[in-house]
Amino acid sequence: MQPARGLFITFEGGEGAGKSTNIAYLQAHLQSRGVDLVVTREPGGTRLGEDVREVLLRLREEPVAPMAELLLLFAARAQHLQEVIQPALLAGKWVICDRFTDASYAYQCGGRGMSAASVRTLETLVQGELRPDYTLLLDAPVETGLERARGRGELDRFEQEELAFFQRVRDTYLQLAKESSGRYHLVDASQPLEAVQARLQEICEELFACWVPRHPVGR
Ligand code: Z5A
Repeated sequence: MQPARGLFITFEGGEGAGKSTNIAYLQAHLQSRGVDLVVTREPGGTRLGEDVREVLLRLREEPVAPMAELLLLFAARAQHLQEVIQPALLAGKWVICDRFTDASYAYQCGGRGMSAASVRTLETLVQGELRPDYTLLLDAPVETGLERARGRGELDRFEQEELAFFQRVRDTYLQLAKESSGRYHLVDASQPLEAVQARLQEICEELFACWVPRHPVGR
C-alpha cells in the first residue's frame, strides 16, 4: 500500500562513500522531474540538531559514553522529525535524508558494540511507526571510503576511529540490507561516479514506477 504522504528516502554508507555527492545529484535529477523535495541530514537538519552534531563530532579529551552518544543522536532526531521530516512528508513532499536511524545500528551497535535492543527501544519511542520507505546504501571497501574522506584535512571524532571500527560498520550495514531487502537498494560505490549515478537513475525509475503521487509529478 502506498503511504498517504511523501516518500522518505535515506542514504547510508561508510565514510567517504559518496553520500553528499550523490544526494546532490539525485536532488537535481528529481527536481528536474518536478518532485517537491526536502534534503536534510543527520545528525543535524535543524538548528538544535546542528548544535548536537557539533558536540558529537568535536574531538574531546574524555571518552564519550556510548549511551550518551546514542541519546544525543536520538535527541537530535526527535527535533528533526518534529521540525522538518514529518511536516514535509505530511505536505506530500519527498524527503532525502543523509543518514538516519540505520546509522545508529551501524555505528553505535556495529561500531561501538551497543545492543540492537537499545536502538530499537529509542527508535520506537522517538519515531513511532515512521521508517524510511527506501534506503540507498552506498557500499565501498572501507579503505576506499577513508582514502576519499581523509583527503579533506582534519579528522573529526568518528573519523579518528581505527579501521576495524569502520569494517564493523560496513558489515552491519550489509547485514541490515540483507534483512530489509525490500527497503534497501545496494549501490556499489567503489565504481566511478558516472556508474554510481547511472545506478541511481535506475533506482529513481523504480521509485516513480511504484509510487503514486498525491500531487502531479513530471515524468
Ligand atoms: N553517525 C552515527 O554515529 N550515528 C548516527 O545515527 C548518525 C551519524 C546519523 C557524521 O556523519 C558522523 O555521524 C558519521 C557517523 C555518525 N561519522 N563517520 N564516519 P556524516 O554523514 O556527516 O559524515 P561522513 O560519513 O563522514 O560523510 P562524508 O565523509 O562527508 O562522506 P560522504 O558524504 O559519503 O562522501 P562525499 O563527501 O560525497 O565524497 C567524499 C569524496 O569522495 C569527495 O571528494 C567526492 O568527490 C569523492 N567521491 C564520491 N564518490 C566517488 C566515486 N564514486 N569515485 C571517486 N570519488 C568519489
